[in-house]
Amino acid sequence: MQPTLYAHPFSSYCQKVLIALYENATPFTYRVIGPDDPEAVSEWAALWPLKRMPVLVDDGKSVLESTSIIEYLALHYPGENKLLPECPEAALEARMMDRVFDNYIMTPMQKIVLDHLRPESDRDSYGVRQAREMLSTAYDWLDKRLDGQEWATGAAFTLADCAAAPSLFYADWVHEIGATRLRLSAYRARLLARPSNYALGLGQPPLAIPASIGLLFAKPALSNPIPELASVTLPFSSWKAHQKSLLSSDGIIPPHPLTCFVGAEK
Ligand SMILES: N[C@@H](CCC(=O)N[C@@H](CS)C(=O)NCC(=O)O)C(=O)O
Repeated sequence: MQPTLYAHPFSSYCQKVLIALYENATPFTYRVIGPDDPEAVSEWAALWPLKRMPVLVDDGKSVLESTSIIEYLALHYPGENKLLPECPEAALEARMMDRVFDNYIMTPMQKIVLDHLRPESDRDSYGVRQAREMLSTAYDWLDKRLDGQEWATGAAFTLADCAAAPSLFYADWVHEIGATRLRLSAYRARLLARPSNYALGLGQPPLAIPASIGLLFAKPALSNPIPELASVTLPFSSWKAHQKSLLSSDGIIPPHPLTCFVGAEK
């Protein structure tokens, strides 16, 4: 029995959970939510009427919210990488930093991206300015906080780093971190270099998968990518090129609806 993840590869919250799964090479069935698999879409909508992804189903139980999913995995499918540290104080700090990345990096980043996807007449320039200010302030705070730290909470890669990777990956596209925030830029680079950032279409695929084989994202409803080498269709290099092509001509905003491909923004 292995858990099933309803997710989409372009969704930053799904990437957060995929990173956790890849960090520990946890077997799972990947149901890609998208037009190619209407059955997966309706199952997901029935599981979570708020239609937010990812959703994990395990042993008949639905687990909602990326952070809770990673906590669930740590509890039920513990791996070598303790994404929730055993020491309660360290676990508390990982949870706290996870909240920081979700609330003050992911949220304003998504605000800017989603605003860009709206018809021009419905854009919220005031809200976007606020989101940019929040990102600048959060970047400065993180840049100081990361002094002398390899990962978000110290020497170990945790839940907080799973949240940090997709949020900083995209945030830098919409609101540049810049050369002056050296520690934060270096931290982002370290995150993106981790093998589990295969989930972002970056770095190297999990060790079991040769880099030349690439990602499974092209096909819907594929099962766990780790042992399923045969089903890979999209070369890794194409995926990287695809990620690059997401950048619009002004080089800042990725035009792809990376978070709300299932429907227009509400
Ligand atoms: N707090 C949720 C956020 C999930 C979320 O907002 N997911 C986005 C994708 S990144 C989504 O489902 N968007 C669909 C939509 O807005 O229609 C979590 O941590 O899982």
